[in-house]
Amino acid sequence: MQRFPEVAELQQVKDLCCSSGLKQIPVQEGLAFLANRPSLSKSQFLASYAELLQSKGIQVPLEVQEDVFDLFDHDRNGVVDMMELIPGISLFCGGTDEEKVQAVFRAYGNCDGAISIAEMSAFMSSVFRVGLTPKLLAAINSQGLQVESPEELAYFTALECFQEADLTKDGHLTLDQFKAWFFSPQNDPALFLPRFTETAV
Ligand SMILES: [Ca+2]
Repeated sequence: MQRFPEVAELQQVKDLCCSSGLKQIPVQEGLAFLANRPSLSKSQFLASYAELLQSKGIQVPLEVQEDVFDLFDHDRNGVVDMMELIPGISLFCGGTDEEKVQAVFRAYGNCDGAISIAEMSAFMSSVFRVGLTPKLLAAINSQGLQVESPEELAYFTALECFQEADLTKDGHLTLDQFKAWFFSPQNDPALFLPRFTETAV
């Protein structure tokens, strides 16, 4: 079980996000380009990443590109799979919350455009492992939910999301159901899509 990131680590992630060049690439394009295979080895990822940057005329040092791979590769097995790529790209690439939510749903690629609670939970733990800010974690714990790891928080959040949003109770959430929950006033989209701005950490 992984612990939550420290403030210093979040600052590093924020810096890496800024220097990665990915902010200038719309999330749909980033996902279509980088997450088009079930998994990528480090050399495959770096080749695709370099091609993507080149197509946009963006210069990024190789060591930064390698750092991005290392950050995305949470389990350090030398390969980034879809469950690592989709959250990583949705955090790093540019776009509004609406565009990012749509891109994530499309990337999971179910024919009906719906995602399961397992996919939702895995997506959320990847996001929380990278970008959950101490401020937001404190806010969650102050509401009486004592969680100690990104996986725990992701599980509880996905459960709550499905209880509130899965109106058809079929174990799958459509894009419209998720959006209704995500953009409702009691939820903070910044929790799932941290902006890595000065005020976010
Ligand atoms: Ca991996």
